[in-house]
Amino acid sequence: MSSKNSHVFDLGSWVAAKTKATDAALDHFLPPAKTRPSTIHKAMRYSLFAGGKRMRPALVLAAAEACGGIETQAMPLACAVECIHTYSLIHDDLPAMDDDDFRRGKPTNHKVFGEGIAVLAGDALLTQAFEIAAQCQSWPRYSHQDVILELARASGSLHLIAGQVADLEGEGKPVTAAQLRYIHERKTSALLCCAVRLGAMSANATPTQLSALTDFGYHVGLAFQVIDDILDVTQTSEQLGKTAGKDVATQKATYPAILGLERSKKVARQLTDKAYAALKPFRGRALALEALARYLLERDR
Ligand code: GRG
Repeated sequence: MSSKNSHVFDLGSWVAAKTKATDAALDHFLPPAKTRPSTIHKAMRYSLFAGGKRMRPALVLAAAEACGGIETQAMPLACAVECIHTYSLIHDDLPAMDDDDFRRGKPTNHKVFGEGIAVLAGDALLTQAFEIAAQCQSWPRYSHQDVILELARASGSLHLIAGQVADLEGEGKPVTAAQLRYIHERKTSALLCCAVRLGAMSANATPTQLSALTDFGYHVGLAFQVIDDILDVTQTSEQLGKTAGKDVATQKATYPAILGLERSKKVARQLTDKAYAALKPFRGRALALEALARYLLERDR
């Protein structure tokens, strides 16, 4: 399923180093907590530094590495994607959406700061993402405009928000496998795919590399959501740092609900295999991406 090299690659140390660098960069890009109005800056930082896995920044940096890029050039884009992801989680947890009390092992943003501030903290993180992305440089093959378009498209009403709308509208109704894939492609895969594409752009990737990584990001993103669905029914709230069993309770369309647990696991493995296959043009040199795909399949939170 994977190249032999991904077994010897030390993903733990790699992720630890990238997470440390990403945290430092996010701290640099965000206004300090004491900046007026301090409530909003505290709320933004509360969720951003609540202990997320930082998988999207890791994918940006791993894709840049696979294309021979420089970390400092990819880092603003890694931070921008994490800000968008965190905004989406804050809003997803609101009473008007999933109404969740816990996220990343802590009380959700609106539980701590109130609904009004939580809405604004999400809005501010979304805006912050574009402010950070606008500070990156241009590359011979990719301009500022390309980067901003990439982020806007992935987070807009045709992708991230489309997925959330379909998800909300599907609650409690019978959903087909095709409709479920539509939701997963938009709600989850679009931003993961955007992450690897941005990493590639920051390394001035060739068209072949960009296309291979788009394929990789699409499949890894779908696998990620299938696993997320599986973990919701197999793990405890303590293990996940968020309320487990929520999908069943809200009659949400998920892979385990439609296909059952074993077939869902098979689908996740098949999607990960397709992601691996997409890395062929890198001839075993996309070590961090290979190891991340394996980790995302085997993760337990
Ligand atoms: C515009 C009002 C408004 C809301 C937008 C788009 C959206 C709300 C929500 C979609 C967000 C969502 C819950 C997507 C599912 C993707 C997913 C599995 C998220 C969890 O990602 P992890 O496991 O989380 O990487 P951590 O906390 O580790 O970063």
